[in-house]
Amino acid sequence: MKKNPTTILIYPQLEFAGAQIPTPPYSILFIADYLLKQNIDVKVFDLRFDSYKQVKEALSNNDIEYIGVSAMTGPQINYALQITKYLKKNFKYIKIVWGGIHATILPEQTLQNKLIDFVIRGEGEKPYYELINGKNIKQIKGLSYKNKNKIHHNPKSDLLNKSEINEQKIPWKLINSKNYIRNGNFIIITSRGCPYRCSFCYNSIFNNRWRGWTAEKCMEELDKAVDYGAKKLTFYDDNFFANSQRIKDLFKYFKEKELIWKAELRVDQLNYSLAIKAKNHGCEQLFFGAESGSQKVLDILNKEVTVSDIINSARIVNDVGIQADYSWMIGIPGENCNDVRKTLSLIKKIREINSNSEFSIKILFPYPKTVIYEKALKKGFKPPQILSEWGNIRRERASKYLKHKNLLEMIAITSAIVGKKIFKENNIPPLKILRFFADFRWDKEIFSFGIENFFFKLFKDVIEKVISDKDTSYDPFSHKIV
Ligand code: B12
Repeated sequence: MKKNPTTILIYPQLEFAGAQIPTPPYSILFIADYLLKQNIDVKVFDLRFDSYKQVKEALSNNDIEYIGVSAMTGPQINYALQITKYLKKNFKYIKIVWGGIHATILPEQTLQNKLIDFVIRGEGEKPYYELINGKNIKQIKGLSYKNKNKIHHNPKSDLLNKSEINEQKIPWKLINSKNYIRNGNFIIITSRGCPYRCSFCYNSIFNNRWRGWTAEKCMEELDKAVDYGAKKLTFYDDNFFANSQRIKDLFKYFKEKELIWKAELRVDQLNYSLAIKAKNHGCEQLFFGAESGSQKVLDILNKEVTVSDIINSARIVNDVGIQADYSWMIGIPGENCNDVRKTLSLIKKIREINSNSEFSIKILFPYPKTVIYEKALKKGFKPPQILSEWGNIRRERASKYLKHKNLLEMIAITSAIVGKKIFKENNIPPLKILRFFADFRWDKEIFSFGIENFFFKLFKDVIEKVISDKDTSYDPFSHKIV
């Protein structure tokens, strides 16, 4: 076993990746950063930009034994299987290690795929290093492996602690910053986990402890991104505001550096003083997981918020002049048509209070190992039985066990047009026409005869091709296609 081997980490494509500013593949970047610190030579490939040919060249020029592949549940699994198949076919000796949320929640089913040799569950930094550095596989926490056709799952690995998280750096030398910093836009994650226990979220099983970069660490990493041209920041933290002292210090930094930003916040975390401070320190937008207009459904989702918290948040952001983006869900086990109506009417109420708000309505997909997953199973949900089938799930498609599938899908599709400013802010005739019909449907709540749904499914690949045109991207702050 060669000491300090070379390895490759791969982030497969995503569907409709062109529809938004690409988020750096932090899933593999922080593992790569950890490996670099152990003097491991690691190469990172983001297949949204890099080609199979580049991966092949790296393999041909280096003595590589292990390759790590990341995947979240959904379309990314198809792309992850494609590259895994390609690698196994062309480099038979290579050992493939899958990691990331999907392999973590379904390690057994993932390893039943004969192309995959190892699964690392949970945070990959330490277990991946131990595996490629030759530690006895029976002793690697978080590792699942095959032996004589039997699958073994070693004990769970420990979460990285706060100081280990604060030692992490974005390894800019391994990626092309121009792929991720576009028109000043940059997406960053400065923490892991969330103290709340929403029944549909992976955090209840995955990151059940909030650990974040200190304000100083955030500034250190943001300074580098600013040097690469970042001016408009999007924080994808599940709970960016969890530590109020950190937020206070960061606000000063954003003002000094004249940075504008958007982040996610719970509706019950917002109050006038926080909103005013945020506004005065560069906050342009706040993203809220509002989920439902029915208190019964909010309780099924264990959101621990009330409908009036959602209304209150809309008043505050409107009065303070911060743009809001609300995310809603329908197709929830235990939800009935009346609950869906409550959600639609609450969305309309929010827009009356704050016409400057955006929204999207997604159809809940019950992810394994979440509380809502068990509820869905009781309602007749039939989960995919093999790895590849998980690649077919789509948040704009209603699962088979749900009633009124067409209605749910038409509401989701109509909201994707009515709820987003891109269709209003850009003088592009097809977008304007789509918006005109969607507005009519939305105002009159006519969601039958779903021709849009039919055409979307028919021309999805064409639409994705048009959206994924490399020369243009969507600016989430100006809502302009640039
Ligand atoms: C950024 C992001 C996106 C980006 C894409 C990711 C990117 N880099 O561009 C965008 C916006 C495109 C996106 C879209 C979607 N997303 Co998203 N997204 C996230 C988010 C906010 C951050 C991901 C991240 O970078 N995390 C930080 C890294 C460090 O954590 P990590 O990914 O878990 O990686 C660690 C471990 O998992 C492990 N690991 C990961 N990969 C590997 C690989 C190997 C080899 C090893 C050993 C270990 C390993 O080690 C890493 C370091 O410790 C997460 C929530 C979250 N906070 O993680 C949701 C999340 C991953 N998304 C989710 C979902 C469902 C989606 C969508 C399917 C939703 C939809 N609209 O349809 C889409 C689908 C995209 C598509 N069309 O294919 C879910 C996934 C649930 C699941 N069961 O998979 C999450 C968890 C949100 C949630 N709360 O449920 N997403």
